[in-house]
Amino acid sequence: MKRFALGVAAAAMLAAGAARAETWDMPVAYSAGNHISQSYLAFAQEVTENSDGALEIVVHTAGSLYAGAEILRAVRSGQVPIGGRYMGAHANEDPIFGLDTVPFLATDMEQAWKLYEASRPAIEAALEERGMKLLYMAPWPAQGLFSKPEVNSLEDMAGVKFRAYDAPTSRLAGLMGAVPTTTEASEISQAFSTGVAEAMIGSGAIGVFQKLWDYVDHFYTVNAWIPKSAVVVNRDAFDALDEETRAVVLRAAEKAEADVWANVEEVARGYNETLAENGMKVLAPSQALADGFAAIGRTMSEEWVENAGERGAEVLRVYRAK
Ligand code: PCA
Repeated sequence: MKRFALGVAAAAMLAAGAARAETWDMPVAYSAGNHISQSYLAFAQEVTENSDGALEIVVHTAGSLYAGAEILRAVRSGQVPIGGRYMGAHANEDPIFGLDTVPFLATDMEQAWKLYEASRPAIEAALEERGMKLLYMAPWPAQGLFSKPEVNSLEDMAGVKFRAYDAPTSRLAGLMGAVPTTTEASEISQAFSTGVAEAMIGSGAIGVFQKLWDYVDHFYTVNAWIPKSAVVVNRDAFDALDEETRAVVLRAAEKAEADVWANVEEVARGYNETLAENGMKVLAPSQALADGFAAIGRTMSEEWVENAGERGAEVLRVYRAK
C-alpha cells in the first residue's frame, strides 16, 4: 500500500515536472567560496525554492562551464540562459560597463551604491541592446595592490610583472610602468607560481580564495575602485518564463542584491583580517604611492570620459549630483 502511494506521488511529480520544470545552467568565473559566488548560490536557491518546481538554477563556479571571458557572449547568444560576470572586463564593448573601474571615482560602499544607482539605467540599456536583461549587480571589496616586493611609490612598480584581469587593469599596469599579463582569477596561482606575475590589483576576496599569501607578502589598501559583477539573463529565455516565475526571479534578484550590498563591508574587513592572519602585511599605502595612484586615476577618468561621450558625461553628472 505504502509503496503504491509513493509510486503514485512520484508519477504525479514526474508528470508535473515534465510539463513545467526547467533547469538553467548559470556559469560564473570565480570560486564558490567568495561572497559574490555565495550571493549567486543564494539567489539560485531562492528561485529554485520559490518557483514551485518551475525553474531550477544550477550555478557552475570557478569557470567550470565557461571561462569568465566567454560568459557574457554565451548568455547573449543563448548558449546559456543566465550567467554571472565581472562587468568591467567588457568596458571595451561599451564604456558604461567599466565606469565602476575608473580609479577613485567611488572608493567606499556608499559612493559605490550611488554610482550604481546613477549608472544602472545606462547599463540596463546597453545590455538590452545586446538581447540581455540585468537582474542585479554585486560589489567586490575595494581594490588594493598585492605585491611580492615592498612598494613605497610607483617607481617600485617599474618593470614588475603584473597580473591584469581586463583592459582597464592592463592600462593601469602600463601607466605604472609595470608589465601586464592578463589572466582569469582561476589562473592566478599558476601565474604567480611560475613567475609570470609578481604583483596584481584586486580585492581581499581574491587574495583569500586564491591564497595569495603563498606568493606575495604585501597588500596595500589603496581602495582604488569598487567593481561589480552582474547577474545577466538572456532576454528571450526570461520572456519565455511564465509571469509568476518571472516575478520569482525578479524578487530573488532584488533580495540577493540587497543582501550582498548590506554585508560587503563586513565581509571585506574579514578578508583583510584573513590575509593578515596568514602572514601578509596589510598596509595603508604611503603618501607617495597614494599620490601616484591618484595621478593615474585622473588620467584614466579623462580617458573614460573621452570614450564614453555625452551619455557617459550625463551619468557622471547624475552621480555627482547625489
Ligand atoms: N578581483 C577580480 C575582479 C574583482 C576583484 O576583486 C579579479 O581579480 O579577477
